[in-house]
Amino acid sequence: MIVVKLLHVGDLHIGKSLFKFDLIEDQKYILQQIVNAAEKHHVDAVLLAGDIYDTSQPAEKAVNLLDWFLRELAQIKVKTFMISGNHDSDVRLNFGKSFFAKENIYIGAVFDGKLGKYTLEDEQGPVNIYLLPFIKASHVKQYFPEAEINDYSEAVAQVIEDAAIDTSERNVIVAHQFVAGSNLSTPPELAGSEGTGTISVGLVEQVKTEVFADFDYVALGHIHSPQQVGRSEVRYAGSILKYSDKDTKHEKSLPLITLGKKGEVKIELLPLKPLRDVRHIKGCMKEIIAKENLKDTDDYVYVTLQDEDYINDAMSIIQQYYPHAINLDYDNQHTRSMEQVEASQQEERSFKEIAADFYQQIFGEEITPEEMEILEAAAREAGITNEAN
Ligand SMILES: [Mn+2]
Repeated sequence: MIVVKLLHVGDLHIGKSLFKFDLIEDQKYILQQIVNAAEKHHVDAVLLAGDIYDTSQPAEKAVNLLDWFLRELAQIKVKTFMISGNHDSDVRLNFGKSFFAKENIYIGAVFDGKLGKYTLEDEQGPVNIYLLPFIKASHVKQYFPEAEINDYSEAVAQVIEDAAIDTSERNVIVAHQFVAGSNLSTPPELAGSEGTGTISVGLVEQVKTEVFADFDYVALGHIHSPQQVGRSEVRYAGSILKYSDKDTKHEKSLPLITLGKKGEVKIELLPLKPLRDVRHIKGCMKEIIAKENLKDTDDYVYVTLQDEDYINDAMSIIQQYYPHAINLDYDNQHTRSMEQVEASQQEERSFKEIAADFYQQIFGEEITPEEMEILEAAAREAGITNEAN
């Protein structure tokens, strides 16, 4: 080997469905592209950065699909490195780990206090692949009771420090964390399909890019939009497919990493082409189903109707043309005025104004200053308001 080539695969979520549509066929289509890319580009290893399955108890067809994928990669003599994500059961994913290693499938799904370390070789010397399963700060604390660990950044930093990375060699880490840039200054852009807990991620869960300073490439999973975080070698590959209606603008890609001499890292993004795209269609029913406007009718589509009048059974009409239509809503005079009402209701109003309005609605007359004083005192006591009189 002259250089080491790696493919970085982000969140797979095998077994996921989009509303009532089972995505197994779409997922197999993408995984086949990954196998083909691995073969075409003569890669040495494929890195799977967690959220392998969509749930901790995957369905049989999901398990069968991963089994097929790993076998395909093993057959073309490509090594696979796989970690767990927050959606996976770490114990279940770790199943057969020592046996799989004989077939060049390396799993780091259960955190046991240490970074998993494997070494590839080329003419330049070793390339170390480190595996960090999805961890929480509390996991790490159990193994380092003496260490100062208050958040995920310190937890990950502690595990990496303990691994004593030899920075004269080339080092790659596979991790599944919320990495939010240098000093948490540039949080990643979410795709909207990451799942509960990710969207409202608190500062404690965020990891600074700096903790990965010793690595020549950081193969991240967790965030579904493909992007770099801070420097270009710290990267989210993104999910393999668009997994939500909010995730329609980013095309998915597969980072191909070529490691030359120490310090020489080339990153190419290979496009991933889905079997069916996920997209939005907007217009009046007449336009949407007009013959000249019908295209890629097998796609998963979200439809926004702009007709002023509501159409009876609109979804079944759409589905005759777009059998994978997922959801339908309206954008017309009526919905826009509703939105305005909601927006005006959300404007910041003082406790006094809200209370006065409420009183007016219930009793049909204005609240007296004495009554307002009593209400305000009660609200302050309850901690609802700290407004002064
Ligand atoms: Mn995920």
